[in-house]
Amino acid sequence: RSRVRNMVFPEKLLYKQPSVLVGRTDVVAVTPWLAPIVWEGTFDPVLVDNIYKPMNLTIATTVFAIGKYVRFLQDFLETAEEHFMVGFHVRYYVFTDRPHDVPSVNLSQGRHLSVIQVPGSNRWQEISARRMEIIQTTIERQIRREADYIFCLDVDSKFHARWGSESLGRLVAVIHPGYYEQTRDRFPYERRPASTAYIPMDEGDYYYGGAMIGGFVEDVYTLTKVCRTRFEEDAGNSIEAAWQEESHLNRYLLYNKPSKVLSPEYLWQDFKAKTKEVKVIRFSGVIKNYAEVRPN
Ligand code: 2GW
Ligand code: MN
Repeated sequence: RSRVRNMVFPEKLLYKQPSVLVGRTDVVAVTPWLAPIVWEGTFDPVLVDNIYKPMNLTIATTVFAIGKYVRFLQDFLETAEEHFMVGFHVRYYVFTDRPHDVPSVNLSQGRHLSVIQVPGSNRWQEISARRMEIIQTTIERQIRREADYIFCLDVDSKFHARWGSESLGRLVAVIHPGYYEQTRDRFPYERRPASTAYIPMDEGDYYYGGAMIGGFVEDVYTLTKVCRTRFEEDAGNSIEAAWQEESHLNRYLLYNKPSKVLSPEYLWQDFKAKTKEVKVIRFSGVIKNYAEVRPN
């Protein structure tokens, strides 16, 4: 969709002068391939919004709520309304086998929700594999025509603070909160060469979280297509990667570098204490009772 390229520049906006010398020094805010790593204090939200708002963008958000996971939808959607892409057109795509259990949440103006019925399953492997496939086919069928950017998110999560236009980019990934202090050989990548998700010990940039994939619709389309194909190829060889699609995502991103990387502010875990470099938790995975929510 061409309106992404139709930039309209703001005429005049007053904001703090950017400094060449003073900024955050406790974290790295750029990757060695010069993609920004987004941390609180590295961007001016008013300025960034001012650049993106005139583009009249639509942001697609996909979320899966299969089986008992429908119980997470209410908090997910309510907190997204408060914090996620406020002031932009947002289209939620909720994939569920229980359409009648989707809560009715009041949406702000310019925001829409569609419920798309998908088959349920008791097998996690199937839900996991089919997520990539369903995102891929839904992009083909409708999202491609309905949105500019897309974010695919885990439903067992909540927003707590701004997640805005600073997160937009061609291909966007998030650093997993559990491993950013570790060396690459300790990352839980898939380590068996027989898997198409294989990453050797001496390779790897960051360990990315599978709970978020984002970017231009076409870039995410290619990612889901490739990951789906590899997932199925592995399945044909009776191999399931260590962390399912998260492993395939990590492999894909190693050789297709993200153009923007979100700091762990954008993917925290509620059981984990905040660390000093994380000034604000924007989105986090809730603590779940596995016996209660998962099949079997
Ligand atoms: C079924 C059996 C076992 C585990 C999960 C499920 C399940 C997942 C389900 O019954 N219904 C369902 O809707 N899901 C969807 O898949 C839901 O959107 C959920 O947020 C997502 C990922 O499952 P989850 O959140 O239980 O996995 P986590 O929090 O351990 O997530 C990380 O690891 C996964 C791979 O094992 C994925 O890569 C995920 O994206 C990661 O965040
Ligand atoms: Mn999750």
